[in-house]
Amino acid sequence: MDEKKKVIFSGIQPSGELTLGNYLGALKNWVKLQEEYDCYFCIVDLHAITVRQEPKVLRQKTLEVMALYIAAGIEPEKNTIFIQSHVSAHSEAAWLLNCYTYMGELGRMTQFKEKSKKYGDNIGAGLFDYPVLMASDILLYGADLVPVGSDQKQHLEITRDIAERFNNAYSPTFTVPEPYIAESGARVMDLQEPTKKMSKSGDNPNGNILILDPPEVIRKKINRAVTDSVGIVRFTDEQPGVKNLMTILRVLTGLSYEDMEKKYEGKGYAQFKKDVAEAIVEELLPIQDKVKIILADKKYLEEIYKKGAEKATYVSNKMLRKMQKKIGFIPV
Ligand code: ATP
Ligand code: LTN
Repeated sequence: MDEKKKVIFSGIQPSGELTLGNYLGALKNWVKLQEEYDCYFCIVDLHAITVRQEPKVLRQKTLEVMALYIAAGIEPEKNTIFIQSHVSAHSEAAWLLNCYTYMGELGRMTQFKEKSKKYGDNIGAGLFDYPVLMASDILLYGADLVPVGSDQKQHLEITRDIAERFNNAYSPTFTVPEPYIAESGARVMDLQEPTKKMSKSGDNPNGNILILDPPEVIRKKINRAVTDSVGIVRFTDEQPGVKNLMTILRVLTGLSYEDMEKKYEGKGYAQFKKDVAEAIVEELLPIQDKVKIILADKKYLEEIYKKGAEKATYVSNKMLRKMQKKIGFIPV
């Protein structure tokens, strides 16, 4: 019966503390999809090293991200949770797919352009090549669907192009994946600069909410979130700060934008902001409690990532062999 389920692949980089953006854009949606699909949820440490990481911190964050997956509701018994660097097929497939990817298409990636601006002179080739590794992640498992935030849409498009190019050059090999982008929460914005996406590697700590921020910090950050002088709760591009908070409140409570506009009519922003903060706290507090318990049990985590690596290795090696054969390599 499992064989018939469609396949999902997604991942988050252990490159810092996860934000409310990662949660609403990715993690929360994964939890909803796990019953219906055969899911692979990866901690993409190979992607994280495209910018410099402190070894000790990388180790910590890798386990922390994994614990967060589980605390958010991803059930290890039902899904394959694994660490990318444990499965060598990802790196191998990335080399192969590099030879089917053009410099021009990689140079057009918004994430590359933005990050290379930020990291200045010392841009590793890995940052440029990042989408090819991501395509390998996805294509190795024959993923049908990839649940991500809208910032990853472009990377999904290049993955589809690479898959089609390979399929056309040889014969149908890869499933051409579709992005799964939630209608709201797909792009949570920075609280201080609401025209920029909230990011775990952002510069202003008041700009993001971390999944592990204590309640009083969450309240303070929302209270300080940039709004405007209009004073009306209204869902419009002209009020990006308010719009962002409304989006957050909508994903967390299900309240429609019209109902919100009515509810806060003539009341300014104070109560509105309070309600947003409480909705976030209510959602994140149970996750925070669970994370502590899970992180304290290293044996449990080890069991899960070992089992995950075994399953992922088996599945991905089959696809890797297929690729090698089609390309014309002599089998061992
Ligand atoms: P970094 O800041 O280190 O580049 P990031 O915060 O963008 O990282 P990733 O690990 O690259 O996080 O992304 C993990 C997932 O979270 C992806 O599916 C991405 O689309 C989603 N995501 C990240 N930021 C947001 C956001 N602000 N709103 C919605 N989804 C987001
Ligand atoms: N690039 C993604 C992380 C990522 C990913 C993946 C997401 C790496 N490999 C495969 C989905 C599927 C990001 O969110 N920055």
